[in-house]
Amino acid sequence: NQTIYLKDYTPFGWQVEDVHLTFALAPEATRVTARIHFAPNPGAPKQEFFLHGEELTLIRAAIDGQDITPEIDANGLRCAVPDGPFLWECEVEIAPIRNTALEGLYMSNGMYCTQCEAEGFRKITFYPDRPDVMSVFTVRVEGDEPVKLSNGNPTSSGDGWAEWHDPWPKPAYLFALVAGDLVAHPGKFTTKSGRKVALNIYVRPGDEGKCAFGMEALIKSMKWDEDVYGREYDLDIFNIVAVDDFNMGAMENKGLNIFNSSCVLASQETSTDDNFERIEAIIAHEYFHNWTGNRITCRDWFQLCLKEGLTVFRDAQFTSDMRGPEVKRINDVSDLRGRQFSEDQGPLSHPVRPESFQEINNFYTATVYEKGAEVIGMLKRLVGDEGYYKACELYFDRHDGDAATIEDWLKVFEDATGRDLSQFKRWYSQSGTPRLQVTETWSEGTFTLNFKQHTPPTPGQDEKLPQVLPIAVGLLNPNGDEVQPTTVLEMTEAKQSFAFDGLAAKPVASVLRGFSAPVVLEREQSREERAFLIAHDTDAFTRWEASQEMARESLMASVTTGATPDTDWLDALHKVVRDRDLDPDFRSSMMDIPTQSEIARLCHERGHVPDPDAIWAADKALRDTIAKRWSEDLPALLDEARVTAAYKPDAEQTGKRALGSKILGLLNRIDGGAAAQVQFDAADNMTLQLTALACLLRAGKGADALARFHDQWREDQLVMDKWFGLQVACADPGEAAQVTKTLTEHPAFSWTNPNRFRAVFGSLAGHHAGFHQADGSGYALLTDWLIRLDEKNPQTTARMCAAYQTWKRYDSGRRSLIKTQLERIVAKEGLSRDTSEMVERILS
Ligand code: B3K
Ligand code: ZN
Repeated sequence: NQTIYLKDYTPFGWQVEDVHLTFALAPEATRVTARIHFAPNPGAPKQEFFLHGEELTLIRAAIDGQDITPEIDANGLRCAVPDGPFLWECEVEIAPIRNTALEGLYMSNGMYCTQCEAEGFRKITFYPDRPDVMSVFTVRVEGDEPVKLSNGNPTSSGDGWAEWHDPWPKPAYLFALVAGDLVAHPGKFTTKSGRKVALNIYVRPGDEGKCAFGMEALIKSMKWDEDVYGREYDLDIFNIVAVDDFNMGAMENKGLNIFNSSCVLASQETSTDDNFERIEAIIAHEYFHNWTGNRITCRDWFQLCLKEGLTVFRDAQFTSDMRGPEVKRINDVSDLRGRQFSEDQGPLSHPVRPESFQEINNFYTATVYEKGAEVIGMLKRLVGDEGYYKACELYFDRHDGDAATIEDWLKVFEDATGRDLSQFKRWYSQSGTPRLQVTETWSEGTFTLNFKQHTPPTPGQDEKLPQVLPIAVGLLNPNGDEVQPTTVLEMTEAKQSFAFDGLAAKPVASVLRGFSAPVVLEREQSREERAFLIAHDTDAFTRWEASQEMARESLMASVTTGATPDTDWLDALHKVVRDRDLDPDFRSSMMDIPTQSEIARLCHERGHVPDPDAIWAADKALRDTIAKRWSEDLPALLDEARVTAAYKPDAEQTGKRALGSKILGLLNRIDGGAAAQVQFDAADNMTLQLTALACLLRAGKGADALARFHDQWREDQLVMDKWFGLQVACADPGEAAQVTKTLTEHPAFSWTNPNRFRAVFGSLAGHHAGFHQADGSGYALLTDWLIRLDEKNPQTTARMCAAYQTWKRYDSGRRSLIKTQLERIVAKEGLSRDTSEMVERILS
């Protein structure tokens, strides 16, 4: 496998003036004819003419009308070309029906669709498949399918053909084509300057009833981007298509977004509140890419965070505005710790802007996306809201139409605000999670916070330099009043102190409000102070964090010394949960219990070897204790969380149901499933139905409900994914692998469908104690299937290999079991580039 380096970037030797493509569709033999005008790129060094191309059968190639015989290998094509501009003509044949990798042009349930990011276009025709080569595309689609779509605006159509023209120059990764028997759910939007835009969500016949929510989310996103960033849509039409077989969530192709059906189809009966919120966020995310990604794209794939970090940041802002900032921030931090911190503290750790890769698909990671978004959040905090939007304006003005870099992005901030960002830039190049230690001193009215930062070594980076850390803090008086509202301390040195004078009494500090920097905060703090912050902190995040800290300490004590749960914490938490002046959504978040894998990570951070069974037992003991201790209140709380109005997936109802689900989970531990059965029988929406089913399974009373659920939803693939996943998630640790294995024998298990594969094996990998059973049964089963899937779908296989990224934390028995499995994967003949890069990095 070849490694590609950021430092080797060279521009392509030609410009592509225009691209004309004709597709004569047929499942086994689609003909793709390309007519492309190339002209020498004056800014590029001299080079041989090379076009990417994979799995293409060349029928004919010609330059300026003369047939040629190019030299072709597994990666592409070389040939001699004239010195000046020339016309390239090329006809290839491809077989979409046999494309199981789901990259390039493929088929899903009889419909044609494409996925070209990052490097799928080279499986469609020979082309300079790199993001800095941008061109205007005209596309003709020929076939019997009633609906035929591509990027841009429709120009003309007739019997068996349709033509599209996209006036905006774009890189090939944003190309899309769809053809099939589809129905449109229409909508419309008028932009602020008066452009009338036709909107459509295309789905398979039968799914029309699940489009309304997505359409509303799209319209809200279009409006929000105008209001907040001044960004307007730029075509007459915007199409979304739902596809059942898709490697990831969705794709921002210009004017033709393609979505995994799980990320767009929604209904009260079939989708949970979490699904609704996620769908709203993904629709917004893909739409926002129209400016941050499409109008301004990336020079090369090392700059991926330029579009992804920024667009994640923008969709998080959108969700905050739609649903409230507090709980959104709490959820994002949980997610960051769950996925990004594990990645950044193990063998797969890499900078937000990586410096090398073998397979770019392996770098669509939590680090590039979520840490990338955290970096933008820090930048915004440092320059302030005004500076931030001023810099963004400048970015859009200066770089519209460009394939840009992180340097370009930081420069607009420097130019707009006058700030020097050279040290800040380390966030893009230095990998690993910084540890931030804080101690405090108090003397004669002066309170001082003393910070030390240090980032442990990560692969390829032994020495780390200090980062710029915006640390948001507030101070509370012993009576609970805030004496110092949130202020941002800017730490730039390895060690730095910040003093607050003129205080009448020693305050309690609330540190890292809003999780203002993605660090591990190390702070010795008394339980009294933490309980005080749970009761009084004015910042929702640090208030939640104080409870998380107490939860983590309690669980760690159980795991390492067998201690019983900390009842001081439970009592402090109880007060918040019972406080009806607080939002149900926030009360529900306050009840979050750190996940078992988070406790495993914490054990590792503190030099203990995590014992999955002990962690499982500590988690169970904690939940049982809470249930008993709060038992008298649970029925009333459940009642309070009941929604009587007609179902709406809005923040208010969602918050209530979230609280209700947490309460039901506790009640379930003392009533043996009675309340869950009542809820299951009466449920008129998927949130209530699914939580009740989970409780019944956990109470060992799920057989009947599971069968009823199956009979009710057997025709709905997205709901059946939940049916599959939940059984694994709710299995006892000793049974998780067996339950998984049995499910793979179910007639509805389709391993080539990524959603179904992930539903089953993602749940197994996410079941900490179940996956890490000491007999290695979870490892062996997952590995068998990864080896099998790699032949069909390398991208999804490679992604699932990340289940093993934490392997070095565990005891020697588990380590050697996992190592054996990883070596089995590597030994597989013909292993994909995707999977071999991942496994080799994990093993290193
Ligand atoms: N840009 C796509 C992701 C493509 C992943 C390719 N392996 C979706 C998104 O981030 O919006
Ligand atoms: Zn994105």
